[in-house]
Amino acid sequence: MLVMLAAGESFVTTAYLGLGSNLGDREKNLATARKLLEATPGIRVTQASSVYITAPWGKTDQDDFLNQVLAIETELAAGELLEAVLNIEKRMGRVRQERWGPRLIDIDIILFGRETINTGNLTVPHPYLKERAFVLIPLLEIAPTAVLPGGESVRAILENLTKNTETGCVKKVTVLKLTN
Ligand code: A4P
Ligand code: MG
Repeated sequence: MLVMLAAGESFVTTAYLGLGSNLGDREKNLATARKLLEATPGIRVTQASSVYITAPWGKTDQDDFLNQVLAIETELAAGELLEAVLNIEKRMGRVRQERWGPRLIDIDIILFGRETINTGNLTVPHPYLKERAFVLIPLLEIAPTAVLPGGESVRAILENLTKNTETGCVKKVTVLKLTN
């Protein structure tokens, strides 16, 4: 597809970010990550889901997580967005210890427009999206008609997942309102 841009205009992509925290002041960590995203040139946070308290997935012997999904509009390319979110994780003091282990903040790129990306360090849609009610539920809250690049609806994915697993552990705790 060829896109003509006027001078000074840039291409904007709608993307969805999954935030998670299960260490320290978890609610504050989510709020700080959102503020740092809002302060990043080329990123505008347009929607925030409620914050959900969720049982740990993958590695179950750790504290509950708080999870939230943000919608953003970005002029960044996907690789630049990954660099920006990894920088924010680093600025917030995240230390990578073990896979799926406890974390101050985790920012995952869930969807990037309708793009499918498979580079060495970035996979979009997020590889575990279909297995994670803690992402699908907040995503659907702010994007009820969201679809994957192939056209599969997020709602159908969640319905399929809940047929097989218990998602009652995903409980809404609070709603954070955007100030803008
Ligand atoms: N990477 C590749 N694709 C992506 C993407 N779409 N978004 C690469 C972000 N990063 C992506 O990430 C390791 C590398 O993945 C990054 O450097 C980037 O180049 P990581 O955050 O250190 O993740 P990890 O712990 O090594 O493994 P993984 O599978 O990426 O962990 P996740 O997916 O981050 O999951 N349970 C609940 N209830 N809630 C949670 O939030 N989170 C996790 C961690 C486990 N269990 C959870 C939760
Ligand atoms: Mg991550």
